[in-house]
Order: sequence, then structure tokens, then C-alpha cells
Amino acid sequence: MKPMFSPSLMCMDFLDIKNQAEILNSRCDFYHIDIMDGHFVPNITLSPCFVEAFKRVADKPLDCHLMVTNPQDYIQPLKNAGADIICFHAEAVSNYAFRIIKAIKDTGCQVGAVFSPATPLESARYYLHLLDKITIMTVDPGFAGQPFIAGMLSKIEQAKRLKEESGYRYIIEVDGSCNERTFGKLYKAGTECFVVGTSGLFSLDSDLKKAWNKMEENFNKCTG
Ligand code: S6P
Ligand code: MG
Repeated sequence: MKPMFSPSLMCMDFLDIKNQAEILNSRCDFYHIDIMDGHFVPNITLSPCFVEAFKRVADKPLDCHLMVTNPQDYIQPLKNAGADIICFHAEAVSNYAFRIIKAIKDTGCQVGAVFSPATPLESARYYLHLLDKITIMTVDPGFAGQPFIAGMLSKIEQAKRLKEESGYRYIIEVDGSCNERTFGKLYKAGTECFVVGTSGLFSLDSDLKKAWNKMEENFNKCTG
């Protein structure tokens, strides 16, 4: 499978959103939109309001990563705002996972589950077959610029093994510190979609076209 890239928009230059979208539209596969409530994680970032505005300039699917305590409250607002994929944290939904998967699918959006580093894939064992995407976090959720947790490589390998053995159709995505230092290991372990944020993309150059080229060169150098 050709590697996919999903820029993390909380790391973009908010004074230049429209120009950056024009550059990213022809290059990326998805847009990764971090939504935090200051409660599930101690930070507040993007919102359905941002999704609505960004939808007007985006040519690729908007993928919303919900780091919130009550993800069910965000489904309809996100659908109305133009979300294409809605991803809940496995830790947030343990007693209503099946209801939330159905609620997301009923809107017509694709559905994903995200796993914080301390959460095993086993916690989603009974619903993995229902997912379009799983996201393995290689940093604790909440902030950009955190160090990579190498122990997550075996979780990615496990996700790949489970997918092959059981015929699951989910995309295997990794979120957190995807960059020159980690691309090689992540790709080898089975990552199919890379969320690229500060360290992997936006800090590489102030000119986003050049930053994207550098990111691709780094990726090809590490995986080629
Ligand atoms: C973290 C968030 C991520 C970050 C991304 C930033 O809570 O879910 O999507 O935006 O990890 O990239 P980096 O390279 O700074 O880790
Ligand atoms: Mg994220």
C-alpha cells in the first residue's frame, strides 16, 4: 500500500490557513483535525467551527481526532460542519462503543478508534472489524512536540498482524512524532498513514511547499 500522509492542522500557521490548504490539497491524503475539550486532555485546540471554515478550502477528507470526554456530543456538530471521518478514543467509550460506532456510521461518516499509548488494542477486540481506521498514538494525547514512545512499535505490528489474520479493513494510522527519526521504524512496523505535525512537516521550512518536499525526501530516505 502506498504510504498516506495526514497533516495535523493544529500545527499549521493559523495566519496563513487558506494558502497552506492550497499547497496541501494536491499533496496530502487526509487532513488531521485535533479536537480537545480541556478535560479529556489538558489542552484546547480545534473545534467544529474550525472544521466548518476549513471545509471551504479543503479538497481532501477531514479526519477529526476527538480528544474529548463525551465524544457522542460532537458527532452531529462535526457532521454538520463537514467532517468525513470521526475518530473517538477507545478509552472514552468503553461502555458505549457500539452505540457510538453506529451513531457515526448513521451520519455517513467513516469511523475510527484512537488508542493512547497505555491502551492495548485488546480493549477494542470486539469492534475492530467495524472500523475504517485505527490510530495508534506514539505520544500521550494533548500536545504537539512530545518525544516518541518506542514501545508502540509492537502495537503497530500487532495491528498489522490482526488485520492480515482476521481480514479487517481498517487503515493503520500513527499519530505523534512521525518524522525523520521515526519514519523508517514506523513504516517497517506496518504504518499505512502518517500524521505529520510539527516535527515531521511544519517545522522543516517556513515555505510549506519546501517543507513538504523535505518531508517526502526524509520519508524516502528512511524507507527506501
Ligand atoms: C497530539 C495530537 C497530534 C499532534 C501531532 C503533532 O495530541 O493528537 O495529532 O498534533 O502529534 O505532531 P508532532 O510532530 O509535534 O508530534
Ligand atoms: Mg491527533
